[in-house]
Amino acid sequence: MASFSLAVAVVRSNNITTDQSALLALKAHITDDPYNFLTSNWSTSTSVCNWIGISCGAKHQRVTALNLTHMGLRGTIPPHVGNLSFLTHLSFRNNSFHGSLPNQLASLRRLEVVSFGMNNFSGELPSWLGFFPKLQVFPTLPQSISSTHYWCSVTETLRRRSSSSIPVVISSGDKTLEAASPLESKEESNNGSLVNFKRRDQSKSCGMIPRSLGNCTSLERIHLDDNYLTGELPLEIGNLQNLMEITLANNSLTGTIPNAIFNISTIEVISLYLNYFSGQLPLSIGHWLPNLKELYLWENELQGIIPNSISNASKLTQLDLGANYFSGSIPNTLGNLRHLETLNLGNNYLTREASILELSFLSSLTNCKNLKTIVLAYNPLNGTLPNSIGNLSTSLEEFLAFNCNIKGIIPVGIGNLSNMMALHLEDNELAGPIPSTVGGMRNLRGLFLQHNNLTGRIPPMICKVNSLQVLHLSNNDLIGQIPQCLGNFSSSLLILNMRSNSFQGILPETFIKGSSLRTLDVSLNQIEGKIPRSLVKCRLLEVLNLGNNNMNDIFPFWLESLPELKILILRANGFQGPIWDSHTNFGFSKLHVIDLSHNNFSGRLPSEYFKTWNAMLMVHGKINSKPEYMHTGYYEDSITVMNKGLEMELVKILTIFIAIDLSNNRFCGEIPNTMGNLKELIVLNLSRNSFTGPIPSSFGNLTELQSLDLSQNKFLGEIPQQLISLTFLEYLNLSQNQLLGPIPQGGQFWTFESSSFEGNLGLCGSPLLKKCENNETLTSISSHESSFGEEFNWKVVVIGYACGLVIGLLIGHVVISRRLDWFMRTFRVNLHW
Ligand SMILES: *[C@@H]1O[C@H](CO)[C@@H](O)[C@H](O)[C@H]1NC(C)=O
Ligand SMILES: *[C@@H]1O[C@H](CO)[C@@H](O)[C@H](O)[C@H]1NC(C)=O
Ligand SMILES: *[C@@H]1O[C@H](CO)[C@@H](O)[C@H](O)[C@H]1NC(C)=O
Ligand SMILES: *[C@@H]1O[C@H](CO)[C@@H](O)[C@H](O)[C@H]1NC(C)=O
Ligand SMILES: *[C@H]1O[C@@H](CO)[C@H](O)[C@@H](O)[C@@H]1NC(C)=O
Repeated sequence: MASFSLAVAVVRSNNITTDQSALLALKAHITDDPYNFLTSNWSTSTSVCNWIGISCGAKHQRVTALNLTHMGLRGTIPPHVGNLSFLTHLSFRNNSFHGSLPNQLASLRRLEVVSFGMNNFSGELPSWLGFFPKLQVFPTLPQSISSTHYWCSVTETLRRRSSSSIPVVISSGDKTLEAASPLESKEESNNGSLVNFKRRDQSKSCGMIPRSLGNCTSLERIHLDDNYLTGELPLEIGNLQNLMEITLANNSLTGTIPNAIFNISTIEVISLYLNYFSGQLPLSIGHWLPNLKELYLWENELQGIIPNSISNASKLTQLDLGANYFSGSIPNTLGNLRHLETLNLGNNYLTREASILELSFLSSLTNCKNLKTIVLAYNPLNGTLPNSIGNLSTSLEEFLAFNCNIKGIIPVGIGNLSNMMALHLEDNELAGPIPSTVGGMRNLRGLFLQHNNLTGRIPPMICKVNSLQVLHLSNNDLIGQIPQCLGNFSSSLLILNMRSNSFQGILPETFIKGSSLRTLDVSLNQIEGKIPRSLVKCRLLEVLNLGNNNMNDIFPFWLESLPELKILILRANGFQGPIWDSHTNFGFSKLHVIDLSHNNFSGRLPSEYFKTWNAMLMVHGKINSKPEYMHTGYYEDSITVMNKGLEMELVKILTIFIAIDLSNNRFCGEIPNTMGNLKELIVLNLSRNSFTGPIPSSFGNLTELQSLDLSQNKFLGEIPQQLISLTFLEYLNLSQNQLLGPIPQGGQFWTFESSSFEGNLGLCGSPLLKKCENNETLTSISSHESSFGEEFNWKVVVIGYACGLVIGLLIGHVVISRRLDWFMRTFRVNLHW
């Protein structure tokens, strides 16, 4: 009887209904199907072959693929799945399945691709994998075995993976070994913060690449990017004499790259970027790479020279050695790489050839007719740009040579590069004028020449480039008037940054409807005249920085209608008059920073004034904007602000830095209580005005405040006790007013010096020497004790101080030190898409 029923079972299994019942069994083991993928769709009213995730073979009308990737499913895998005997593709990848994988899966002898990573499977390595002769790599593959049924599993990788999850994919179909990226890597690289990309956590490991991999000599492709692989790349990799692609990017691999990998003549793609490989490239690197097309080694710890022989790899299109420690001169032979499209040598210690000042390797690159991208940024090149740069291929779209100590002039020939989109020459030592030939780069989107020693006027020919989106000329010695045509030559212009030059005359009055302008920064020049009224047509304007010029105008009430305006800086000009009038609507709903300091503004601040300043009112309403790459180059807005008495340059801090600086004007009257509603304020400076009346007790609501300067006014009355609750307050100056009574004792007040309170004849108590009268002291102490315990106060002081400091310094620092990093990576994304 037993044998009979078995026979029946076998007969029955040759039937699509077996597949159906196996799948229904699977469905029954799914406890959660949040997106209803299977719940209604997997029903006996339609053919199995129409079910979601199922494919059937044309020949036998049996289920050949079961693909449940990324459906949010929870549950276990029943043994019945082992009855899907025609299955070739099986994926449970990226769900919440748990339990162990049933041994019955071993009977799926037709399987070619299996993927069950990113679940919560438990247990040991599934033993059914062993059914395919022994998990271990086949000793040299018998030629007779069909390669489609050939398994080559990386067992060590499997076993060492942390207990809860079985590794991602052990698919190996025929000639490919692949492990796709765990989700974390995507999240890490996309978390939107300025520290945009985290390297692999080196303490994590999902194992090493086993030496036995070298026995899989049929392997043509190895793709193990974005894992937590550690250890060294085994020498045996050199045995894979059929290998065409090896990509191990974004792991934690260490040691040297085996020279043997550069001896595999079939190899077309080597991608080892974002690891910790060290050592040098073999001098003969290019000799045995007749088929190599792509070499990505960026962000490792490689050193030594770039061997001349690399230019023998004549099929190379992508050569990416950025962010290593390469030194020496850039080989002049690179020009032999006729097919080169991308050359990235950025962020190394490369320099020019000692004997000649010109960067002669650039001349050699004129042979590369398909060149699209050259990245040299962050190398001490120390040379000049040859005029032959104009003979580079017109296919060139991006030339990134910022921070390279480039000297001399910008060659006239550069104008020949008619397809150039992003030209980055910022942070060099370039001198002389901007050649008027720049007008020839008709496709230019971003021109970055800031932080050089450029002189002369802006050539009006620049206005021929109506594709321009970013014109960044800050920190040079440019003179003359800013050409009028810059107001209306391009409706795509986003950024116009002329900061810190010697421009004179008036601003363009030609801004047009439909303008895309987001940032206009002409600060630190000698601009005269009025704010162009046509700016009101730039509806997308976010940043207007006119600070430190000789402008003379009334307050631009009309700007309040600009819906996106976040930064308004008019500091240190000759602006005058009141900052409100009865006809205004009090707009400025997105304003983050307003700096009107060092002008002749006057009048009162009516209580309605701040009501619409929503960005400052909102708690947690901060917009999380990212630095942008914009396909034209990289731009960050930066502003200089006074904070805590220090001048800080803040880079792309706009979204979290909320500040009002009205200092050094002629404002008068009382501070409206409504100012205490600007809960997001971090810096408030009202010093050197004629404000009077009491310090509003509502200031106690400004809980984010780090710096409050009310010095040199005519404030009256007592210091409100409520200020004790400002736990982030790091700087306070109330000096030179007419305040009286006891200084609040507690909170951050423990940390302020006496000079914060000097010049107020009526104040008493610590840190001033003047003791309070008995009754005065008592009030202060009792109110202090009723709100906080002593110990708590001290904690608050410490935390408050530390946080303030950390926030202040960290932001500035992170932005600067991560700048390149961020840039490079973003850029990378661009390159690879
Ligand atoms: C790989 O092949 C060599 C010899 O060909 C053999 O000695 C070794 O055991 C094999 N390694 C594995 C893990 O199968
Ligand atoms: C820009 O404005 C000026 C003055 O109004 C005008 O002469 C010129 O034609 C305009 N240019 C463009 C490109 O619209
Ligand atoms: C406030 O502004 C005044 C005058 O502009 C300046 O001297 C002072 O340093 C500023 N205070 C802070 C805390 O930055
Ligand atoms: C406060 O401002 C006064 C000027 O009014 C200045 O002399 C003093 O040093 C400032 N105190 C602090 C702590 O910065
Ligand atoms: C195949 O799966 C087993 C469990 O592994 C079941 O017990 C069988 O009933 C099933 N066979 C068919 C024909 O559905």
